[in-house]
Amino acid sequence: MGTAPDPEVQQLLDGLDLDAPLVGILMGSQSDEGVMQEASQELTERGISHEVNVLSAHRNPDAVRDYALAAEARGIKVIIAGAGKAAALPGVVASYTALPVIGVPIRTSDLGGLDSLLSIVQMPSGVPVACVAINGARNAAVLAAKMLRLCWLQNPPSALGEDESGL
Ligand code: RP5
Repeated sequence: MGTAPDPEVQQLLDGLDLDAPLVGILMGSQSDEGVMQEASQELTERGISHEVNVLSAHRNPDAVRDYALAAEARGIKVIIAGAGKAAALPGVVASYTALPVIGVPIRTSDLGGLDSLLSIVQMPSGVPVACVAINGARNAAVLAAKMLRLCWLQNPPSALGEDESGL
């Protein structure tokens, strides 16, 4: 007689995707897409697999939690999260995963993105988020590539030639 798996564990198992990309790009709103597509473009040019999702820490908190909890088990190595205004997304994601999280503060019409920058960079001790410049999505992708390079130096991907890695 077996016992039902813990719902949290079951949710993680259901989310397993062996073909998961190396980088997860998140943004808090579709309105962030114009900036965040620069990260996607940089990763594409480097041949680095990635996925893009719109998830808001304030509007879809359960989905953000589920995504962050399952990300490492799915094979994602780095998460890039762009958000504007009271930009909680990178910090909330970082609170649920051991993966490195790179925050991209999105420029805002009211406060020029200083609101986003401070919301992302002022994380409490023990829950770090790396933070690039306001609208610095391309640099977030470059930093993610450098993090992946460390993984690959330890475990070279046999199927991926040096030229194809973009690193
Ligand atoms: C944040 O609020 C999003 O990341 C976006 O930058 C900002 C505004 O969102 P919308 O009102 O345009 O959806 O959560």
